[in-house]
Amino acid sequence: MQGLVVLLVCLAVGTAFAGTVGVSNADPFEREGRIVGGVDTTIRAHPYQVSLQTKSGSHFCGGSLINEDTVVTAAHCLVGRKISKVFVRLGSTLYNEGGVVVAVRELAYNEDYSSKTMEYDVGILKLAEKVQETEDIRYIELATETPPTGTTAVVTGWGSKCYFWCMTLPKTLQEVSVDIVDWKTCASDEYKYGEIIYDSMVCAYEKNKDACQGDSGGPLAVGNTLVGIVSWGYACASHLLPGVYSDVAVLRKWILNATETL
Ligand code: 4AZ
Repeated sequence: MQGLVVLLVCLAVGTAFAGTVGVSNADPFEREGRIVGGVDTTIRAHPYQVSLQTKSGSHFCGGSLINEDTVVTAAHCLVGRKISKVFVRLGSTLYNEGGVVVAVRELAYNEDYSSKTMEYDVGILKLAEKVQETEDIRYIELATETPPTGTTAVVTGWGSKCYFWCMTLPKTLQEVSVDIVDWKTCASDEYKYGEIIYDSMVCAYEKNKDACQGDSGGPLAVGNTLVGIVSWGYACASHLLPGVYSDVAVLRKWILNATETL
């Protein structure tokens, strides 16, 4: 009888958490590892990573710091957002405390961004204050060339750790290694997307490992070079469905121009 009561209480608590999106970190239904299939990491290992958040501190996207006052992110993270309602946390392993939180002075996204095709999914934020480099805050270089298929890259973020039954975001930054798949290979019969992969995109794939919801806008890096921006994918860590990223080498000119003119 006691056992039954405990079981019923557990079920009730589990159901309550399952209905709570992005609030509690206690997730009784967690199935996968991290980001998806990743591990806890630190901001010191990825000091270019930032969290885009609302005034109340809800994380909604990732980003990458490229100089003292510019963050690169995805266009789809910025569409419909008011400048006064976007804040950037830098220099913290945890998205909800530590480091520094800075307001945004200006934002822009690529004029050719298409929410239908997800082409040109790139935007920038200009910070209201200049941020100097420290051990936990560092600017990342923009790629000049797309790395060849098979290059190992690292994607980081505070996004969901699984696609199904993951109701909460991890508070600790997650990292996972994935291999670059160039857009043509990603659009080929080797994978399942077909012709919906375009030349402003680059894919990255590793079995059971991927970026997921909430990682959007964040960095895909090779060393201290930003090669991709988390953009989209069908589900997360699904068989033969790589994560799709905006190709920084292709979008580099737009990023540099926007950085200078805003
Ligand atoms: C998203 O919804 C999202 N597996 C980000 C990345 C991926 C899928 C979805 C890639 O923000």
